[in-house]
Amino acid sequence: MTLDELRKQLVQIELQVSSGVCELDQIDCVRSFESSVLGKQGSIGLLLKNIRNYPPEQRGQVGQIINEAKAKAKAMIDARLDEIQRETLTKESQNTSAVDPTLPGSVESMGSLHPVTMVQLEIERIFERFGFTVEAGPEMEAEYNNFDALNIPADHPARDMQDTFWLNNGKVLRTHTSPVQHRAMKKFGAPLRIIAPGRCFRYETLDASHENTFHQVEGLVIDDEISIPNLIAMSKALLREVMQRDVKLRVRPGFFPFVEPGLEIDMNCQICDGQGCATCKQSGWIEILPAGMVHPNVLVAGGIDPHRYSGFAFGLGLTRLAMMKYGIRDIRVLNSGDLRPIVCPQRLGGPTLMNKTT
Ligand code: FA5
Repeated sequence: MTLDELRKQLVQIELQVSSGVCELDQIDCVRSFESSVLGKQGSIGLLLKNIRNYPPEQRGQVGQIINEAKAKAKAMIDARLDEIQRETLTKESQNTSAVDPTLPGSVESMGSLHPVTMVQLEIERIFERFGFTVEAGPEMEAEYNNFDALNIPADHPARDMQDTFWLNNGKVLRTHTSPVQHRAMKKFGAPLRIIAPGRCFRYETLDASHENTFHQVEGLVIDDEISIPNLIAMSKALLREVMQRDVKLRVRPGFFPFVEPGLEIDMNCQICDGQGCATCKQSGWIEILPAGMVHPNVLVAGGIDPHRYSGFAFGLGLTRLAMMKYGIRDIRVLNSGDLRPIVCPQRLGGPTLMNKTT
């Protein structure tokens, strides 16, 4: 075929495309029409295949002519596809039962923050309102910060209270968030108001309320004339705000080498309303907020004069508080990937856990 004949044939094909495509009103039909023109065996496709039959010096020009025609045909076909899609959407929007493409996506399929994270963020907001700063410390901690700086020297029996993961580099996976007390004293001096939420690790036997990986929130206030009543008042206010109702608390003496005196503040078990269950080990109470007045040795280790300042500290069991808030009876589900509902059906009133219903 000469170049002139080729040009004439391409004009014919363009005419056929422009009239043919307008008669089609289904996407599928346009697609098969497209392949009858542009596909390998289509009218333009075959012309492209035949380029090799032209003398080498003509092939460039032939290719250019055919590709121009191909681009025009493609543009006409695409324009028709667009038209059909728009017409379909218009028809669907006139039909009330059709999908409304402007509506937001389904909320069902969205995830949520982890329950512990939700409570942590809530606690941070509460304390920030009271003028606390939120501090962080490393999960892999120096032995000194985890123990010695907190008045627990190497030979002190209190080291046995926290079964520790020791690392080959001599450090430990922190057993509590209390080392952040020491870090904060060194960093800011006195007066001081911080909380430090974070993950802790203990070589524990697991049960409904003990995990080897769990969260605490450390709190530390150092100022003039800080006292135990301040600590108890703050604890009550905090737990009331997080639980969104008054909860029964029990205060008893507790021993921690880094406080003197030391307290255990327990919360009425929200799973069984204090009747006794596996979560509270049949006691009706959950250990949630050990606390006390900062020991003078800890102030000295942190570079603070114990004759000038006093302070209180607490170590809130954040994971257990999340369990109480959301009625989760077994701590182990919180570190598992099991997404089935985990909320206790008998739990007391209060907030529900996002899309997890019973
Ligand atoms: C401590 O860890 C102290 N550092 C707390 C403290 C800070 C006392 C400041 C005084 C002053 P204890 O080992 O009791 O204390 O842990 C504190 C809380 O963390 C417990 O009441 C409990 O709610 C939670 N907790 C402890 N061990 C686990 C565990 N294995 N799994 C889940 N939660 C735990």
